[in-house]
Amino acid sequence: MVILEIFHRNARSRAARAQVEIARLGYMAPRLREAAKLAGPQGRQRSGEGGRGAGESQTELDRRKIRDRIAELQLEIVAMDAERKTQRARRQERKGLAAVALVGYTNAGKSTLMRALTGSEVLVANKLFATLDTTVRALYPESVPRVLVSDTVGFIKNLPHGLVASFKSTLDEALDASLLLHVIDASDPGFERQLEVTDEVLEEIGANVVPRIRVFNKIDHVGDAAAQAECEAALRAKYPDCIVMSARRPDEVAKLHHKIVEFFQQDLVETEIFLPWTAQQLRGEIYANCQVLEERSDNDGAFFRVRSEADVIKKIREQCGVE
Ligand SMILES: Nc1nc2c(ncn2[C@@H]2O[C@H](COP(=O)(O)OP(=O)(O)OP(=O)(O)O)[C@@H](O)[C@H]2O)c(=O)[nH]1
Ligand SMILES: [Mg+2]
Repeated sequence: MVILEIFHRNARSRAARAQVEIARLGYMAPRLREAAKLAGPQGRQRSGEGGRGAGESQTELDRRKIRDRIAELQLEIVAMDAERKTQRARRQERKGLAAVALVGYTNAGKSTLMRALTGSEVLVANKLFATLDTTVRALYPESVPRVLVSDTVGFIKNLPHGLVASFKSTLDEALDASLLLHVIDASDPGFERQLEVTDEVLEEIGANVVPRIRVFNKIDHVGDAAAQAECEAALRAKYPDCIVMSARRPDEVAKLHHKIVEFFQQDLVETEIFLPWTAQQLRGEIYANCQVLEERSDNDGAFFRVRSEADVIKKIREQCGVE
């Protein structure tokens, strides 16, 4: 009930509010009988009122109302899901789509990292479940390919099952991502358990197949410099390939930024594009979609040594009229 209450307070979007209400109603419904018993015999029976369901107990009536409301909310969510899917499809259509999702236990620092990585104003708060809606922003400074970063709802141990289901659509964002940044609060003594919980939830939603980088955050919050160094060494030994950092240190955020871009550049090809003088209008397009390593020109046109995704290069070549 406490978790439901926190979710209720923090739900901002229509979708999040509907999801929380469903979870609340689902939690209440089986407890109505108990509540009615406590209310005594008068509270239980209200027969014949309004001509509806003569003899039907108040509890049954309330249950029916709850069922109707849940059904109504579910329809709303289905409609909103369809909307989200269209938005997502639209995002995927945009060329060079590269998506990374921040996942992890509540309060680990996902939104702080999102803010640092994208230069945007995302809600950060030292409270549980500050974020209930997914936000998507482009990595900043912009990179080639352009990378979209999404922030997601925080996980927690023993999250009521209904809530996991309710927030599944929000977590689909994590499934759509090509890379997950699993953020862990290294300064929390119970971080290992939290790490396991996140792994379990990811498995539950089928996101365990998505490549993952473990990001141990808040290292600045682990005692003095010596304690921090010791903690970092222990983490690196136990989790090879992990990142140990603080979202409050710009140089470490820059390193994470670099690592993300590097991940998405693995699949890039390096090649040369020839642009005849007659097709110079495509110059802007090349700079917008490729990493230009070198540019030189001769009497016929310009040569660009570029790195980009194979299909982006193919498209530009087609537009140039040069195969
Ligand atoms: N000392 C320190 N504090 C941090 C760091 N990163 C985040 N915080 C703080 O930790 C608290 C939680 O940060 P958020 O970014 O809101 O955490 P979150 O993971 O988005 O949390 P939920 O949205 O609840 O899942 C805030 O008070 C942040 O200022 C860090 O690297 N070092
Ligand atoms: Mg957050």
